[in-house]
Amino acid sequence: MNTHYLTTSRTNPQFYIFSQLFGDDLDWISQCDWEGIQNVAWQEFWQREGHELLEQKWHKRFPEYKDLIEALTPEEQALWRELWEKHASDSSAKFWHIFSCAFENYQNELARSFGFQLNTTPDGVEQNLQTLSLNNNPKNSKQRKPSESEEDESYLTANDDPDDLDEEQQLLLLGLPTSFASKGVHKKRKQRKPVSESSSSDSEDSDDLSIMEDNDNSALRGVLNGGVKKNKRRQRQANKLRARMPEFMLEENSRMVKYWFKRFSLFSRFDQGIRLDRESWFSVTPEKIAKQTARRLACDIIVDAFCGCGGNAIQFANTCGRVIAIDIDAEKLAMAKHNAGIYGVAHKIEFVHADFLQFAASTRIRPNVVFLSPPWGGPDYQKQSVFDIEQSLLPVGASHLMQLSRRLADDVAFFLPRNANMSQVIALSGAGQQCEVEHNYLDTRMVALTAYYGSGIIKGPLGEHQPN
Ligand code: MGP
Ligand code: SAH
Repeated sequence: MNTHYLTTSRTNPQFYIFSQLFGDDLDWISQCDWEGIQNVAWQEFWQREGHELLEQKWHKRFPEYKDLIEALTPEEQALWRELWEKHASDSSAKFWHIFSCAFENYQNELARSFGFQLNTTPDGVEQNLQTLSLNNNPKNSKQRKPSESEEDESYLTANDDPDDLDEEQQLLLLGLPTSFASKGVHKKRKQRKPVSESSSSDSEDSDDLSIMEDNDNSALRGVLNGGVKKNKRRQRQANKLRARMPEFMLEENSRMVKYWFKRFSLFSRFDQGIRLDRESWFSVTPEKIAKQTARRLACDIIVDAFCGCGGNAIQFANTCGRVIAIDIDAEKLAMAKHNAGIYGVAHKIEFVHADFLQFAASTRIRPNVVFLSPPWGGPDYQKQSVFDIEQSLLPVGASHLMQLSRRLADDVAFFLPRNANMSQVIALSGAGQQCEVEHNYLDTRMVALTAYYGSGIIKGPLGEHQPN
């Protein structure tokens, strides 16, 4: 089985969603419309992000364009238009390529999560995958053909960004072990020189990166330029970088450092003073995923039952009339309030310090939707090949949480580990009911899944929900 890991940029990975309905009456293997799922996912992605991506890349290539265009003759303008069209078609082909790899990973991961239902002998799995056309190259889809430029690609990043150096190099710079750097990210470094970035998050990243660039050629430069000075400078810069990281990350045998490198993917406004405690560093929902969940769950009143430091609640505040954000930990709630202030939405959220189990059993509030993102037992959730959502979620199993939530609302959404036992996820729908499972990818890596229950929020034939 061929799993692809391609990446755009750690600070701004692309977000892909693949979603499918499941129910106990549905034989998903025979009914699965892979091409349909792929096409919908691509169209949604391109509608959501395509225009901005094209604009950003264009601006990077031709920063002088805006000033120039006014003064050009009509003939020159026509040439620029042609260039833009080529840019649009080449860029979309590159994004399509990464998207296709994510989709192929989705097919494989979904098949694996239904392992019990597939023939598990190696030959059988291969055969099953072929039956499911899992090995079809998604590039064959009729919907959209990539341009020829895709054929001879030497690129491995979609943005042509220089800000995508190996995580390993960052760790080496910090003098940390590299064993947990992204697995299987096969990348070729672009030779191009960095172009300065506009957003503060990116510029912060390029700081880190210029240090690393230095590190790269240190031996050679040491000879040419007087290595001692350079080494000192690099050391100073590494110290500066280290000083910005939370203490515990450096103390804990470096297991947590990977979350630091994702900080802008967790909160685009991270550098405006976002606060997170240890648990929240590994639990917070990355912003692009939280935004998508908020779009899907737009309603009058939503309960965010496990608010943490506010990753989801902040986004709900932008799409829902009233957000009731609950957490058992008062310190996290205070951080959530502070973080919501950074996004200008603190006043739209009611922060409730409570145990959700007690809250659900006693409240008279009747929200339209309950959103559940409970603790999964820390990053070790990955150690289970199939994560048991009845035994391993905290504070109680998934069915219990569902039962309590259904006291409050018919529509419930669950943020769950990517290795969650799919049979259990589907069983939560209840007899004769369906659920919609959304697999969330940042670039080609699955981050987690979101399961939707209740006809008000499920998309598709049985659900009433129409995407906003
Ligand atoms: P991860 O698996 O720790 O990170 O969490 P990653 O980068 O996928 O790990 P890698 O080793 O494969 O590189 C992925 C995402 O899951 C996090 O960003 C959180 O959004 C979410 N998440 C992780 N944990 C441990 C929890 C949790 O306990 N509760 C909730 N609600 N979300 C979690
Ligand atoms: N979705 C959040 C992260 C949630 S992490 C975000 O994006 O920021 C899970 C949270 O559940 C933790 O903050 C933890 O304090 C909280 N929690 C654990 N048990 C709880 C309970 N019984 N009631 C309410 N919150 C609880």
